[in-house]
Amino acid sequence: MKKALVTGITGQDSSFLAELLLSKNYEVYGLMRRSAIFPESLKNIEHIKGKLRLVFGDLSNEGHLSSIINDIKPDEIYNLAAQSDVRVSFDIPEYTCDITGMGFLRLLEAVRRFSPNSKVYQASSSEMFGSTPPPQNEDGPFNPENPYAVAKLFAYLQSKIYRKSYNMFISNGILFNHESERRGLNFVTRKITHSVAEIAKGKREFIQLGNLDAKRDWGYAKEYVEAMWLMLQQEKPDDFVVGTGETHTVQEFVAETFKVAGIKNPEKYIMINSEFLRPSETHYLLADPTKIKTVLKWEPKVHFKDLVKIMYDSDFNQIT
Ligand code: F7E
Repeated sequence: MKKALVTGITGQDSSFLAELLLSKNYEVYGLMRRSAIFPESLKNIEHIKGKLRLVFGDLSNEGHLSSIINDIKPDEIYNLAAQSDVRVSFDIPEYTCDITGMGFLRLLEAVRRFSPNSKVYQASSSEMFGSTPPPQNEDGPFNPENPYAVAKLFAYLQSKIYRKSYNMFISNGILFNHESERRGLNFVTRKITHSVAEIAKGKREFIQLGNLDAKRDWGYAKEYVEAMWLMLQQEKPDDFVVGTGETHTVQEFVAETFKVAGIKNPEKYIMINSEFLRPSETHYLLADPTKIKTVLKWEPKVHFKDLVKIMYDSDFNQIT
């Protein structure tokens, strides 16, 4: 039985990844912070909690990480833990860099010293491209626009150093935005589908949003975790852009959600609130997923309209 350690186990991606690994008969260890013990934080993994081995820990503590890695000696490690909210990274830049950037370096050191044969997956982000003109692929360049993206780029560059210097198996998935019915309500897609479902049920009057012109390449998170797993099944470590190759504005996401809900004149329900604008914006992300399609034969099946429908239907059915 293969052993996998997934950091940030309570998140959207980790919950889908843990399901996938369990279905492949892995022994799945999930690293979670003590503060994530409340039922609300555990809702993504509630249905599989009994099958996971949950371990308390934090990317801020290298000593403890080392003892966890030393005890488990996982075959595969998926680093999905992060302070992943881009706007919040402007409010708490030091914490963001400590967990999202330094946290990965601590993990790498623990692996190098105590389990150098573990294969490591790092959740890199399309935010690293920042202002690089689209379409973006593995060749970069990287021009981050916020503290979160800088922290992710730091981690990405460290992965290359460790791969080259110590011959460690470390692969990066450079994931473009990936969403689902399990997405946190702080991210724009779920905020929209949940709020429109509330409007449809007569529980809300309007939605407050920030920049409607930003363009994103949105895919379905459940499919993206298969790409993560595939990367660690290869003979050699490598880096892959994961995205759909299709981009849409936030405005288009709003329009499509209202359309699915059957509500006319969406503009009546939208208010722009500067609180949701960022000091610096990543305007245009569009993946060039040629490499992953060619090398790993991975391709997304869920496209923009399907994604909106999956998320809206789930929210609509849950709101009583
Ligand atoms: O924003 C705009 C906002 O917060 C998307 C994270 O998973 O993907 C995610 O980062 C766009 C931005 O995601 C609101 O300005 C407008 O242009 O859903 P988001 P993100 O910042 O793209 C990448 C790949 C990651 O790695 C990150 O961890 O939507 N926007 N109005 C808004 N965004 C939010 N959150 N809330 C609004 O009201």
